[in-house]
Amino acid sequence: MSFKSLAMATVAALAIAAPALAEGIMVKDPYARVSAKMSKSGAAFMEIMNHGDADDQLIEARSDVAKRVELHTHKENADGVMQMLHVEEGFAIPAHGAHMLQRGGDHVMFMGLNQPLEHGDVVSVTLVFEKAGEVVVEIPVDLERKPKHGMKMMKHDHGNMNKQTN
Ligand SMILES: [Cu+2]
Repeated sequence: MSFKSLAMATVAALAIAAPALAEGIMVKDPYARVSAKMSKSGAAFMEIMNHGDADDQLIEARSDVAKRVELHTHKENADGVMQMLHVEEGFAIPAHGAHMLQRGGDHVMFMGLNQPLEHGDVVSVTLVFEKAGEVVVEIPVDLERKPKHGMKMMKHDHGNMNKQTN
């Protein structure tokens, strides 16, 4: 690898690692995943922080990676089965607060992937906020990431698999 391409690679890596910033909105630790290889759908998770003085709202997500990108949440139905729901109004990001997009909860849904997502790929997603406007986030595909919640339980009971499919 030449010095120039090495420098370019470093710049690219920094661009991915640096949090997206616009009007006080900051995105921390984003990652995307698919439940299985060649999956037709996938999801992205991250922490969205609002360092501004006004409440904001994530109202839309866009990406070329899939035919449809929606803001989803998980909800348990009457039969105790977790279901995904499209959240039309989006997610509130309180002033000086944060909103977590995480497995088993709110997430950005990719429906009808235009290409299979592989570990290490980077997906460009535009988050649209009511006040902050558009924030482009480069999201690495991480297929090895374990869900944060329920980790204590999982530690001593590997048979206790998560119900969710994301
Ligand atoms: Cu979903």
